[in-house]
Amino acid sequence: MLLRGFPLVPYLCQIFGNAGDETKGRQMPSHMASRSVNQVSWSSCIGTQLPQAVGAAMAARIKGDRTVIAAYLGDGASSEGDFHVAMNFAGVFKAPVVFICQNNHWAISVPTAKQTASESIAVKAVAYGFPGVKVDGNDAVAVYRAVKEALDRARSGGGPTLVECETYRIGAHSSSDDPTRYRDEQEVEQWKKRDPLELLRSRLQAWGLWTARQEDELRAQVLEEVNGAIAEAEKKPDPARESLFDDVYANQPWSLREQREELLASPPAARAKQSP
Ligand SMILES: Cc1ncc(C[n+]2csc(CCOP(=O)(O)OP(=O)(O)O)c2C)c(N)n1
Ligand SMILES: [Mg+2]
Repeated sequence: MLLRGFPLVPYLCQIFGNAGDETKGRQMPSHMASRSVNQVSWSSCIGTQLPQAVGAAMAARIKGDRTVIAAYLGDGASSEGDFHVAMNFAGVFKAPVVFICQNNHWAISVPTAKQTASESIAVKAVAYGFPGVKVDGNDAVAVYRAVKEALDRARSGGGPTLVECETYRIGAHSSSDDPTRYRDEQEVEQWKKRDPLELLRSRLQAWGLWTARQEDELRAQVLEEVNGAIAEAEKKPDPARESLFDDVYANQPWSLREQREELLASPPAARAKQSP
């Protein structure tokens, strides 16, 4: 979204779930969405986005525009039923969609070996009748090349592609996960040596396109920008209570109008105190 020009402040407001959030504080953090940059709302349920992405790709084709849909998934999502439904339909109807699987070897505590008996995730595409490509997901240039080729093919009527980007989840899945309980720290240490940012940095430096000085300047500039945006986002109030009733029906029924008025007539509930 940021690459496509979405501004940083409303992006951060989504994380705070406040009045500056386009999704009106209704989503989990980091479930951003905005029509302005063609970013469809996330579903937290793993895999549901895949049939939706194929549907959006078919809609684009019916409307006759050049839109190609990028559908992102994890290794864990590849064993959901929705994955099969999406891949099968996309293959049969040559939908303009590119499936981009970030295989980071873990779905919370489940390793890829317990996720599939296939030799890779990319190979699954063969059975659905379209190309599957496996790339080093820590190599930004390789990922760019593979995805661009797939997008160009989809745009020119060549149908879908599944791109598997192999990488590794260095950190925990979430703040409530403790990976030391289920995986070998040595494996983590091995993958740390293949840090994608380090790889890109050394390559750009070798090509004479990047220097330590440029990096220092960029870091300082970005830090200032991000801190400024956080300070601005923090100032926004909570979403208006009555926004609860928005976007449910095109024409609001009398029952909801009545509830909305009742809510507006009642005093706002005291905010729950945060525990320390
Ligand atoms: C249908 C469903 N089942 C279980 C969960 C709980 N859950 C949230 S993230 C996750 C793991 C997803 O793994 P993966 O697809 O590999 O993505 P990653 O988090 O590694 O990027 C699970 C099981 C969920 N959100 N939805
Ligand atoms: Mg994963």
